Amino acid sequence: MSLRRHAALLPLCLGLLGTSPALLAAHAAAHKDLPRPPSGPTAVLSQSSPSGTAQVTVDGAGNFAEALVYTVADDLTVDMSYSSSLYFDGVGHGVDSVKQSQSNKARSSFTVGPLQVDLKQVLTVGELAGSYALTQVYTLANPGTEPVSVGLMRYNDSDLGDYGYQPPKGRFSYIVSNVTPSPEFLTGYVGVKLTGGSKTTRVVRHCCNNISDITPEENNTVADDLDGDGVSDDAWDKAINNQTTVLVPAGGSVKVHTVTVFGRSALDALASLPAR
Ligand SMILES: [Ca+2]
Ligand SMILES: [Ca+2]
Repeated sequence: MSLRRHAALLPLCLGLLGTSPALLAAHAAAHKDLPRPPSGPTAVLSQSSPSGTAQVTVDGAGNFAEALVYTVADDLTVDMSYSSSLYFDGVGHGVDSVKQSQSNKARSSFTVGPLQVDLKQVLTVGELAGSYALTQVYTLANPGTEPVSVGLMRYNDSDLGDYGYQPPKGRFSYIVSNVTPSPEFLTGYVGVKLTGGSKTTRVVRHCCNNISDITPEENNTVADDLDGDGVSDDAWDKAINNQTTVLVPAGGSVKVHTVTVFGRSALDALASLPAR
């Protein structure tokens, strides 16, 4: 086991402290049958900040596995993501090529059925010290003579603990390493925002293989949230699913943005994380 792997598992183990042996056994038995990206050629996006560095290896459809964060303060590299993909009507895509234009930028294009998709990806420094943001802009163009409707879902399985968190009236869904942050220690997190299209919904589900449409009742909920405050009350393997429905007019195009915020920061509270 490499040091990097070891560091990645540490917050997971810490997050499970205090849980029952039954829960631990169930957690260990979780199946992760969805194909783990990336698929095909990749671009290695990197970014540095006063707090450290980040690196995400993306494919041409914007899928990725690890999101590595090195933090100067404790000299640790932690993997903030296990798997992240964008599904078109429930189907994942690979792409034959991706062009890396700068150390933190990539560009690609591909087709999904009748749609021509142009993707720009950029990894930037986030708002919080220790945070980074991967912004992926998908432009869906419809050269045909009939409108095209497609359901998009950004799925992210990150193994940080796992607690879910959604800021009230916000757009982000988060997986966090703990729910009682203190500036005394670093809290790990990954958050996903999906915007564009006519209807956006968000949920943090139990892991792992559920990429079905989000129901109205499920929208804006977090698994294991017993009191309905948008924060999980139990640590369990979870995954973020954020969804939107896009209607692309004949001869027109629509932009959809996915923002994945991730890092390890000295937080006062979960409310310090970006909400919208
Ligand atoms: Ca709760
Ligand atoms: Ca997970």
